[in-house]
Amino acid sequence: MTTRPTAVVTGASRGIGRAIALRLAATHHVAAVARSADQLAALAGEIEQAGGTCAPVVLDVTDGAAVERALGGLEADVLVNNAGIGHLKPFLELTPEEWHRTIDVNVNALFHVTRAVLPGMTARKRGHVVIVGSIAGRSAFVGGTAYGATKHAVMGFAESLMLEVREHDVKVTVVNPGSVRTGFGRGDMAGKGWALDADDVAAAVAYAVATPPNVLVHRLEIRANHPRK
Ligand code: NJP
Repeated sequence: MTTRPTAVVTGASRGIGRAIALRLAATHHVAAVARSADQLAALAGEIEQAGGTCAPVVLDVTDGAAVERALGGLEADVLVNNAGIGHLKPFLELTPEEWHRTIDVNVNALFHVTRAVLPGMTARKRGHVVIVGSIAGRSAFVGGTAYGATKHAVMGFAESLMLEVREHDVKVTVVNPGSVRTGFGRGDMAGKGWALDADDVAAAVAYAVATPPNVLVHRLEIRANHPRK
């Protein structure tokens, strides 16, 4: 058993979630959630090499019953809802499956995971829910109908939840990045040398999590400086 506080991080197998897991592992036991068992095992190995602890949780966050079985009742101090997908294409090219899948992963899974973990936080009067949104939750772009709709939903969800649970000493923070060099979306982010690194976003999450109990950082927007089109 670990004596460290526990941080649950979804989408921890790669990209921003993996960077967040590595950052939080300096201070927290990490429950690393994703579908890719091999990548989670590699993450756990890296965290343990560095002296931390990590429990892989192989899970599809869109499966509400499986989420409740895996995460319900877990004593989490921090929950980072980071798992997300983006089918970035013109509306008329979007298939119904892509539309529904985007809503399932980016919005419905936010409900499943938060619903499983939050009751313990409000009961203990301690906890922090971090949500990785996007600047697409504020600004529109061509090809962003499905993705932008979900990230706008994230903003409404996050602010409403913050107002509901802060009186239980539970914080809610939404972190909205610009372009980040990961395999996200069409997979072309990796070539964007000017874009943010996943660890730049992880540092912002670690900052929000480390604030003292009387301070609530609710919203952070992190952009690349000198972006190229
Ligand atoms: O994406 P990527 P990022 N069940 O593709 C997991 C937001 N964002 O790190 O299941 C469980 O490298 C998947 O795991 P696996 C974005 O909207 C990004 O860039 O093993 N997990 C993987 O770990 C998203 O919310 C940019 O496939 C599921 C992870 O999600 C967050 O940042 C800009 C899952 C995706 O890793 C992380 O994105 C921005 C499921 N059903 C916002 N489906 C950017 N990169 O430019 C997916 O504004 N995952």
